[in-house]
Amino acid sequence: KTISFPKDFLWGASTSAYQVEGAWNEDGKGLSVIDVGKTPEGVTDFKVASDHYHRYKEDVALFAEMGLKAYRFSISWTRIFPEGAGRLNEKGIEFYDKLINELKAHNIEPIVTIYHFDLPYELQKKGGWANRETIEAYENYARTLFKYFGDRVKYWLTINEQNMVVMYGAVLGMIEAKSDNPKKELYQQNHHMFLAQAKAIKLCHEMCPGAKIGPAPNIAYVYPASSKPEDVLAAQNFSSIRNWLYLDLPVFGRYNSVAWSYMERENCVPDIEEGDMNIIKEAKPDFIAFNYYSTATVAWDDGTSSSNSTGDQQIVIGEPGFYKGVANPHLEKTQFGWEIDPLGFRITLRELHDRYNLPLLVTENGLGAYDKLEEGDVVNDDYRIEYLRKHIEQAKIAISEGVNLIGYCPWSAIDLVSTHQGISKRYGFIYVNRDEFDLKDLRRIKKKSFYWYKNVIAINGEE
Ligand code: BGP
Repeated sequence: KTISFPKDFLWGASTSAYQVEGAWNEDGKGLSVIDVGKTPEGVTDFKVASDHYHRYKEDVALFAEMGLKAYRFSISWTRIFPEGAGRLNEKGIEFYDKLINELKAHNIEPIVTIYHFDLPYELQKKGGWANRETIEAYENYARTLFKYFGDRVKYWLTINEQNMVVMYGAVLGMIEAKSDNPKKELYQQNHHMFLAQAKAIKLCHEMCPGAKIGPAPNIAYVYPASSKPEDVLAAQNFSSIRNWLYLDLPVFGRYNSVAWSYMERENCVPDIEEGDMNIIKEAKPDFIAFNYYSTATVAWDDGTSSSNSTGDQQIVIGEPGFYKGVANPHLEKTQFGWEIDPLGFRITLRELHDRYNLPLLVTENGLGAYDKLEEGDVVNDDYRIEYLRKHIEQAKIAISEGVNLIGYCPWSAIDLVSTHQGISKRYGFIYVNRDEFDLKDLRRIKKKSFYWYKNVIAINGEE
């Protein structure tokens, strides 16, 4: 049997609005939680980013030159509704209108994330996702996007990495919990996001019959640190609350039992109003989009140690008496300490396929590194090529095993500002000439990986 990618495979690349656009206060854009958030010391803010807002034409031309079939980007909520709800900003509609038309003119399929971390600050002030009114604001925002762009956008993503927002958003300033039971508030916010997502799915199906819509969590397959049953139990625990919870709701319309008992134990079961679960149950996604960077490895935690081990994307993970993250000794790491696991990518693809039986779309995968701009405008990012090549290889095998993978959009199309580690942590196929605090000329330079990926697309992934 010959192994190959489907003919219409969506070879793409990804970005998100606040990380790439800049123009943080231009043309009527309102403030988001990102704009008012504190940036870590030594790291740039998101005010200028890669200046894509002003250079989108040049960027799209480069994406087309690379041969991209799809471009996954997010819409900035506060460009459309500066206060999150109420007043519509025509200039915001105009920008995305132009961007989408530019992509279409170059035969690039737009894949649009409705909400990628940048909640409007005005909504945050009123409680953010803890406030049920935010569900309505999101629904209305989604309705507006479907109305203006639904004729041209076929692929929609509801919420980027809802699971990361809940688990780490409080640390990264994307979400706030103010009550005396912060964990319960987090899971309340989570529940409201599930409802908002369900409403967007339903609306999309009603308003844009030809379009498809799905969730986009970050999925890291969880390994047990050993074959000790307690470690396997810990892996199941973590996987259920980190991964499956976020797909079981939209796909099956239920909280899985492990997540539910976890919430009971932690006294953080959200208030669920009558009818909520029906709204969620009745809105079925058309595909599952997910971001994959690495796997996670966990061991049992007997509750006596404080949880402080790393394993998952260098973020401290662990819940006393439930699981604790450990480093995986079998995996190499990136310069930023993230474990590299291409085989884990295939394992994740198989698991998602067998568990949910829906088309899969990879919306992020990639390697953050300190790239070096060399004499003659050259960036030799062989490490990035190596990372992507190995992941594409595993994706190809997964397809041959029956996994229904429809597209692959590595992070990132072009250099942009990392969520919390600045512009020095680069992911792009295209180098943006700026440093943390020196904007230089922001010119675009094709990296070695640009030419490599161009060829991958041209030969449809066959090597
Ligand atoms: C994902 C986010 C992206 C992006 C990426 C890389 O979690 O969806 O927005 O930033 O991770 O992460 P980082 O920028 O922390 O290296």
